[in-house]
Amino acid sequence: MPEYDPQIIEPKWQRFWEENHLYQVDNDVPQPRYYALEQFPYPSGDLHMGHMRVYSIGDVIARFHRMNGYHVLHPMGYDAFGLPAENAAIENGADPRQWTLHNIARMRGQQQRLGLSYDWSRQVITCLPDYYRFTQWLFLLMYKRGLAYRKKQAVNWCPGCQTVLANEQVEDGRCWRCDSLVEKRELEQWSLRITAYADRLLDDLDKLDGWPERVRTMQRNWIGRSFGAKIHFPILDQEGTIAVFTTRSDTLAGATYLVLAPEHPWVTRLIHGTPYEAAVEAFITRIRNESEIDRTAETTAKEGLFIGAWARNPLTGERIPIWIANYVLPDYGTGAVMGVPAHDARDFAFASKYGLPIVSVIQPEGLLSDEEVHPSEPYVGPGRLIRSGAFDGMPNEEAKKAIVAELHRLGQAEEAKSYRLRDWLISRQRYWGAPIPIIYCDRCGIVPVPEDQLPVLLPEGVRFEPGVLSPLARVETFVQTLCPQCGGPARRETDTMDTFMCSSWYFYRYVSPKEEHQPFSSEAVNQWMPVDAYVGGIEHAVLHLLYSRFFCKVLYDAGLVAFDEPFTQLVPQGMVLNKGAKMSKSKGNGVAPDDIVQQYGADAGRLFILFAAPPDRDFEWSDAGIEGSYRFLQRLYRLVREHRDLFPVQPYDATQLDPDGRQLHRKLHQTIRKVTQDISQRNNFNTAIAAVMELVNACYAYPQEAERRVLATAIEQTVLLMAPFIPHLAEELWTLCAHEPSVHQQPWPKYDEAALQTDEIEIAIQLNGRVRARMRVPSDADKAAIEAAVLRDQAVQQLIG
Ligand code: ANZ
Ligand code: ZN
Repeated sequence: MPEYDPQIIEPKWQRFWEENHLYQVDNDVPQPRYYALEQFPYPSGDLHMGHMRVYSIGDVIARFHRMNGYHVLHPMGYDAFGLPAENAAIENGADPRQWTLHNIARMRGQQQRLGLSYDWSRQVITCLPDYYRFTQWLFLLMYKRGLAYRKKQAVNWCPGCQTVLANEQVEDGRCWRCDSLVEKRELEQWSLRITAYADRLLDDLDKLDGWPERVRTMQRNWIGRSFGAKIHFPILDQEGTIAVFTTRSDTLAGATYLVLAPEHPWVTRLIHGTPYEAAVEAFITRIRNESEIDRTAETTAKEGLFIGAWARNPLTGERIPIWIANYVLPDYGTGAVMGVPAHDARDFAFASKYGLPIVSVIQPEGLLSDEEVHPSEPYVGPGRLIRSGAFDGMPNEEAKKAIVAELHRLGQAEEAKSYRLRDWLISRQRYWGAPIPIIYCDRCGIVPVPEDQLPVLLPEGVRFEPGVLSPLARVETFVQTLCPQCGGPARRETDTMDTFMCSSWYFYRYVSPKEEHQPFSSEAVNQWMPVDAYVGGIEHAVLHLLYSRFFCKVLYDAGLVAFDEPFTQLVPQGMVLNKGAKMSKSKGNGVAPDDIVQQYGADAGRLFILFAAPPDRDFEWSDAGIEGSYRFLQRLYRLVREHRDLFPVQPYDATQLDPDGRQLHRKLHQTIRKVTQDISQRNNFNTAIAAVMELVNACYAYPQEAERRVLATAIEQTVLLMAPFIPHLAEELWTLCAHEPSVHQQPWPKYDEAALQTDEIEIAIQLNGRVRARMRVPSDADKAAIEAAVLRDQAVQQLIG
């Protein structure tokens, strides 16, 4: 008998699937439809185990739904712009375009060897003009809708990547890509007004019940909405007020000073021509170079300086000094805070350090007023107001609203919200990205490139040198252009877009990848989307997933799509570890999918990955594990081979079976139920596979003389149940069961409720080591049910009292 040989089986069926366009799906198919999506890769050139895991998970979901009668859209593409190609160009003169396309060809080959059921006819590559012209189109859509704007601003500058970063791309003060310490720089930059969608991005998280709670929490924290008030403090001897944002308006009477961010616009006006000017300016220069993380870290010393100006507390009428300090951030709230040292730890430390007055205005229940005028530590709990005039005695929660209402009447305050979320800065001073389709004209100003002139093509043959900013700025033929409005000489924008813009809409493009006049066909997109299941790494929880949600809402508002959330179910995948650390080539603990495929075959590799853990858990790579999977496949192969004479299966009457037949029949239907539920309800592929393994054991243990037709049926159904996990071997075995391919077009097995009805078994009940009673219980009763039945038994009750 021939042995299981994946090196023969796998290429054979891959060819068959391709020749028969098995996974291609048309847009005009009837319902039901299912869109299974995996995060598309950056084409680094080599597939790693993390990729193999995402794709294996997505492929099970796709194949399972196909067998369950859905028309499944399951596409793949490449997130092909980005720095590595440009760095390769700088380091060894590669052409970024060729470097990228070469890597894509390599990776695609590696993916194809895994037997993934993609509709390759829909492939999308973001660095090709037929794609990026629509990335530009979408930028212009944002521009037209007032959501793209340019301004000079302090930006996160990564000295390693030589480009700016969005806030989402700075992690603990370091670049998300290269780990360099991020600096601040002032540049004219394009941003997208994602903050205009902050409330919707936050509130709609509640309806995303197909998303894991931890991802939703990460997004909530990232958006970071606080409810509070803006309170306007009049400045002494000047026209004007300074607004602060506070979540504790109830403590207003205890505000004994104001603190502005060094960057606050009032600062230069207030110090101009005063003796404070020089010292304050020196201080500002120093603080500006500290990163946001340093400025706000608990461990950083709070540093401040009085700037020689005064304001009036609108509640008490008292004169309070105006300071600047490192810990007040220019772009949170209003960039100014009221210092309430008696009720805030940070303010307490600051006031203590600089000798500023500390006045209690919230009294905990039970304490008499005026008892502790100068507290030795801040009181941050609830209580009643004191020293707050008309508000004395009021519970502080109530006072929050009452004080703002009263000041609002006088035009001195209003309720306000503040967000941690910042606008999304998308300008990158790099070559290998989609050019921002904007032209600057001396006469007309900022002029968007007209739609019919898209794409703004990346020029070829550009020279790359280390440390050069915006390589496009040095290509005169690119820069020099004519103004689309007045026809006069004009200059092109030379920055390119953050690649996260390319990846915020690729899943719409898959739906109609050949569309020439628009990014996608709205009609087709509305039929296929939102995406039913999106599989990918958790590291994108606040980057890619937040940006994609923002894009979707903009498209919805523009009437281009009929839904405002792009992904119904999110399946985050855990990491693949090796020797306790995340598997990676650079750490030297990588295992290449290609090597696994060569040694054991794609099916064994897929099976091991899916069997090792549920998708969202990390798991440890193990050679023993992959060996075990391979041996199971051999065993399965032998089972089918050895029983070839039983096929094609003959029907049997389940009510007329001998006990062994009945038992296997029941086991089969229990397995079908478990596998179906584990896949469809929880993506618990590991327990589904374990159940099939048990069924295979039962088939092996099946007595020679028992009803053969039951065995044949169980074997054949096993092949169907395994098809989503081990697509090649399942196809091979399906033909050994005397069927025509393809197993992947068969309906998913159904279980028979009647078959699940279990028999009773007799159990003996021992008390103190002696059998005292016997009773019959259903054979699938669990421990609790049996215990309850035993305790209800009369004989037992008498004996145990
Ligand atoms: C007075 C006060 C008294 C405050 C008190 C707190 C406690 P969240 O909840 O994070 O929104 N704040 C406002 N703008 C700031 C800025 N640009 N830089 C640094 N701190 C700023 O925090 C809101 C609180 O953070 C505000 O409420 C303000 O301090 C401070 F007992 O105002 B509070
Ligand atoms: Zn012009």
